[in-house]
Amino acid sequence: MTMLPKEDAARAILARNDRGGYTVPTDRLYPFQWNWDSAFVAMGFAVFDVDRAYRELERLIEGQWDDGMIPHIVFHAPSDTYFPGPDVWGTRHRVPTSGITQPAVFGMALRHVHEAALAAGTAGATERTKVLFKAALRSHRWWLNARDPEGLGLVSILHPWESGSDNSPAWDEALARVPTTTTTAIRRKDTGHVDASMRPRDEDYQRFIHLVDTYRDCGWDPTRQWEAAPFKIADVQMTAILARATADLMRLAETLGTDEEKDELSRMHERLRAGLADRWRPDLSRFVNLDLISRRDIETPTQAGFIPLVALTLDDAQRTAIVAEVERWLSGMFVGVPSTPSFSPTFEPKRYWRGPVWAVINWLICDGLRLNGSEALARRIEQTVVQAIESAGFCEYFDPTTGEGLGGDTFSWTAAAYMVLGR
Ligand code: 9YW
Repeated sequence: MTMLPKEDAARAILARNDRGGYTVPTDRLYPFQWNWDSAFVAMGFAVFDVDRAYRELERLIEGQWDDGMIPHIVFHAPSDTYFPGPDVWGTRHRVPTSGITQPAVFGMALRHVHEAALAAGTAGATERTKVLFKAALRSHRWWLNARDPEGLGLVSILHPWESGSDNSPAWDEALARVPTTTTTAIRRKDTGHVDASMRPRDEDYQRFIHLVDTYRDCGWDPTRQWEAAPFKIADVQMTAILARATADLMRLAETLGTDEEKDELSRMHERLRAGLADRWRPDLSRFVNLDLISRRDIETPTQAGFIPLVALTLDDAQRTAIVAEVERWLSGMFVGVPSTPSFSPTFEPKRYWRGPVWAVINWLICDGLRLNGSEALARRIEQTVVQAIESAGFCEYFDPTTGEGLGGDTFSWTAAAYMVLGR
């Protein structure tokens, strides 16, 4: 296998962040197992160690709830360097976990790992995939039941942390309706590890914790939470990832699934693709979220508007429009597709999800561009991300205007993205 210039360093980061079969996103700032981080990390491990890739997914599933939800954090071992810890969440799973979820990259990762295992001739792979396939299917059922009870073909987030894009400007208006009062005492730890100017604001954290308090008071019951939620957004990024993961499970089901499972997955897939297709806005050249409290579109430009490319085959007019829009976002930028475009009044090139470039987001966008015929553009974007990682290191995210590495350093999913995008 050809090695990338910084491949040894990328593998060393995954080794350093290994806590025994699962990988923390980075030491201290995020000292537990995070859901979508681990799915991306598993795809990184699949490049050189398929057994370890399976372990990553298996350890995540130790946190899966009986109702099918895969939580956003699994607290396998205690640590006092992160807030909010298990005491704040107050959930009652066998292994302590948070009470919310994160984007369903798991199914995408499972197909990826399974195919790497077949290519490598790894013994026992099919049995391991089968167990994880059942877990993934249960989680997709949870998504549609708990998070699309109205049958829109779109799944909703009830907390910004679920989106994986915590302080995205897409949430500003909806989050402003959430009170800042909390019954939990807020003891932020993140700003002790990373400069506060690059993190969500205190007011954001107050609202984040208000939501946690609200859902904990619902006993983490999905129906009660849906009714009580003051923040409820049908999210195109989440729905697109779920739809794509469903397609990946359909592929696995061809050899591993029952006829009932195949039918169920194709019904889910159709429902999600129809819901997503409806969110295209030709005047904006992208897809938009729906705020289920105000029942209004959220037109704020963020990276989420391009993620449906991973799940939909666009028509020619859509494809031309979206490519032109991506090019507009890239204009004047040094690296990658930013999380918020520089022409938006909400753009802040160093503040978390309000401008910076995330390697895994660019991974998804490039994957979607490629699926929709834009190979050259995908390659060009990937190369800027790989180069930024090679010069700035395996940082959490990058300033799109300069390529400067920001946030936590030695990040697991940046190391994984490097190994996959660099090839
Ligand atoms: C949090 C770990 C996580 C990512 C999220 C990112 C941030 C903060 O870090 O979340 O406290 O959960 O927004 O996407 O999974 O890298």
